[in-house]
Amino acid sequence: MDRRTFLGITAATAVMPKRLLQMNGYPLNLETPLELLTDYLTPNDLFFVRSHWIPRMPDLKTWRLTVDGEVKKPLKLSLADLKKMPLAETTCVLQCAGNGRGLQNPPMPGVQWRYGAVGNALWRGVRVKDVLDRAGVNAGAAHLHTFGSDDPPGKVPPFQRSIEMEKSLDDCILAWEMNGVPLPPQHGAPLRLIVPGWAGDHWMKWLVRLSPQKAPQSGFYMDTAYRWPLNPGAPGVAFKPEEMKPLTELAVKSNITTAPKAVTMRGIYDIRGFAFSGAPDIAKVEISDDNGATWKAAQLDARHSPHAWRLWHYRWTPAKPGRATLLARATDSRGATQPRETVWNQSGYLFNGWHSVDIEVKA
Ligand SMILES: Nc1nc2c(c(=O)[nH]1)N[C@H]1C(S)=C(S)[C@@H](COP(=O)(O)O)O[C@H]1N2
Ligand SMILES: [Mo]
Repeated sequence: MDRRTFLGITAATAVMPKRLLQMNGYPLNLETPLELLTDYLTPNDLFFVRSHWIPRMPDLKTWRLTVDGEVKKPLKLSLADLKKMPLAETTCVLQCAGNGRGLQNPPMPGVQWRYGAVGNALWRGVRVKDVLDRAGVNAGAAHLHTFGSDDPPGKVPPFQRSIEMEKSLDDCILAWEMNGVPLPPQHGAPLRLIVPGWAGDHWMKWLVRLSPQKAPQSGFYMDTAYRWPLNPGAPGVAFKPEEMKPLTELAVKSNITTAPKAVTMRGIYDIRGFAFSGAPDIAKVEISDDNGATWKAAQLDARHSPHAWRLWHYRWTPAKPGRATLLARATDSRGATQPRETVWNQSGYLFNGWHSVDIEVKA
């Protein structure tokens, strides 16, 4: 790793002391504490980071986006070229497929994310469709292969991915801005893919090449990782490859970010959180304090946008002294409701079981 890249990472995250040398391929994987995820737009310096290895970041001076493969006119575009095209923006959730892996039972290996490998941001750039239209995609090119500049140590398979052409043309964006400032280095500067409603593994960082192809990308990160059971199975029993399909959309989910630890019987208490889904919007969030027997609607915040998260709040009055357990569950705009138990899978993806908090109620 060169000095500029190294300083880029340290300046960006202020985690590694300046004069020490990083000696192996382990990347930074940084989770946001759940109680800090209270803003509609997650501040960039709080936003979780998930990288498969220490990135080899592009040199911003010589960086170009190559568009090749099944196209009539291959392109090499600078950031200035892209900025001359019609501006596009979207506010949406980025969640790592592995968020909540550390809550799965039985447990499995992998980064033990709990609640905070998720955030909501305003992304600004150009539509993938506008860039591909300039290149002219050949008929039959059903998959968009995406490549970042980072490469893994030794014989570790590269993080090469593809997404369906249909999705990429529908609402995907190539973003150079995150929450109104240039995309930070750890989030993929100068350009990354935004895939609204889909898990983070599709959101290629440090993008250098887009290549329409007839067949999907192959390799470890397509054929083995990021796959999801066709049908739910028994917890702890691994699915066979033919029982799985590529993981795409996020699962409907809500989390409680704000709740008091201890209360008295005489008060009304503010409970807050967020909810999102692979569906474009959240229809309702409900709260239960009787282990799911009865549910009451939380108030949804007015701010929303397709695939953004929805903040919510709820005014809770304790019913009896002792320990109360509050549960939250979300229902999305397609009618899918968050389940009590998540769908167990051997990679621990898309944990979305009901979230609960315990509160001590004094008489
Ligand atoms: N080039 C590249 N892109 C990548 C990754 C990576 O390791 N390399 N990690 C992916 C995964 S698994 C996730 S969850 C998101 C995380 O994005 P963030 O670090 O900006 O939060 O980036 C995705 N894009
Ligand atoms: Mo991820």
